[in-house]
Amino acid sequence: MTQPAILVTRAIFPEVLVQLRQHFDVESNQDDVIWSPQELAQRLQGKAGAFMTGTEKVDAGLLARCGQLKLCANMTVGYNNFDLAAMTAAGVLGTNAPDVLTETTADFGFALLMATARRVTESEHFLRAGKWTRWSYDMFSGAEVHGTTLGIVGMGRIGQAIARRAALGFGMQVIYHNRSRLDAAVEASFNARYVGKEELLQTADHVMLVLPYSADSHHTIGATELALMKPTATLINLARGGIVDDAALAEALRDKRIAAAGLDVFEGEPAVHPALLTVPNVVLTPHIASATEGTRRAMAALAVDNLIGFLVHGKAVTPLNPEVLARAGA
Ligand code: 8YV
Repeated sequence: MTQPAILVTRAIFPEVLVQLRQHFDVESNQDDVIWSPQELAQRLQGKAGAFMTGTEKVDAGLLARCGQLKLCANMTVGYNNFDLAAMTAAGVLGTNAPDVLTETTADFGFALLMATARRVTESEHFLRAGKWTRWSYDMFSGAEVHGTTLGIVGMGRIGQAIARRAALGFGMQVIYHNRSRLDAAVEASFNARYVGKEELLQTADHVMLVLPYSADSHHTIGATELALMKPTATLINLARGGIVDDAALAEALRDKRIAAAGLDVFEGEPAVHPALLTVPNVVLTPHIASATEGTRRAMAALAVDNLIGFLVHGKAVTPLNPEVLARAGA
C-alpha cells in the first residue's frame, strides 16, 4: 500500500523524520532553505499533509494550488501563519502544539523581565567593552521586580504560568486584562485582579504581553498605550511581532517615556526595526522563548502525533478547526 505523502517545511530533529517515514512518504528540508510561497506551493503538490514551524503562511492563494492537502500541523502554539477561515473553506485541518511549551515559555518571560528590569544585557555590554573601571553606588541601577505589580495582557495558559511565578515566587501583585475573565478560583490561585487595559497600563510596574496575534490584537501597544505607562515601567513582548508598534516603542525608549523593554518577537522578524538596535534600554532575543531541547522535541512530537493521528487514524490531537473533522466524518 502506498503511504500518504507529506512535506516537512523546515529542518527538524532527525528522529522526527525517522518516525514520520514509518508512516509517510516524506519530503524534508534539512538544509533549512527558506522557500518562497511559490516554492512552498510547488513542494506541496501531491502532499496530504505538512509539518510546519509557524513561519510558513497558509492562505487561500496557497490552498487553491494544493488540492490534495488535508492537514497543516504547526509545531507551535501560535497559528497566526494560518488563515483558518480559508483552511476550513478548503477542507484543510490545522493543528497547533499547545501546553507542551507553557512552562518553558513562562520561564523565559521571567528571564526577559529580570534581564530588562535589572539591565543585565546593557551592563554586560558595558563590561565587555572594557568600560568597567570602578564600582559606583548608582551604576546600572534598575527597577525592582519582587513585590511590584505585574500587568499581564493575555491570560491564557502561558499568562497563567507567568502569573503563578509572579505571585508565588516574586511576591508580585498580578493584574491582568483578557478577552474573558478567569474563574474566581483560578484568579484566587495567584491572587490576580481583572482590570481594563487602560488601568493595567497606568498601574503596572511591569507589563507582559502574552496574547495571540490577530487583526484585533495588531498594535495593542502603540504610542497612545505607551503614553499611559509609568515612566519607570518595563514592557515585555513574549507573544508575537505586530502586537507592539515597534517604531513607536523605539521612540518611547529613546525618549525614556518608559524605562525599558524586553522583546523576543518583532514586527517583520527576523528583521528588527533599526531604531530598536540603537537604543540601549531594550533586551532583544531572537524568538527563543520555547527554545529548550526538551520542549522543542515535545512540540515536534505533538505535530507528529497530529500528522499520524489524522492522516493515518482520522483523529487529530489538537485540531484548530474541528468543523473540518466533523465534515470528514472523523
Ligand atoms: C516557536 C512560538 O518556537 O509556539 C509558538 O507559538 O512562538 C514559539 O514557541 C516559534 O513560533 C517558531 O516560529
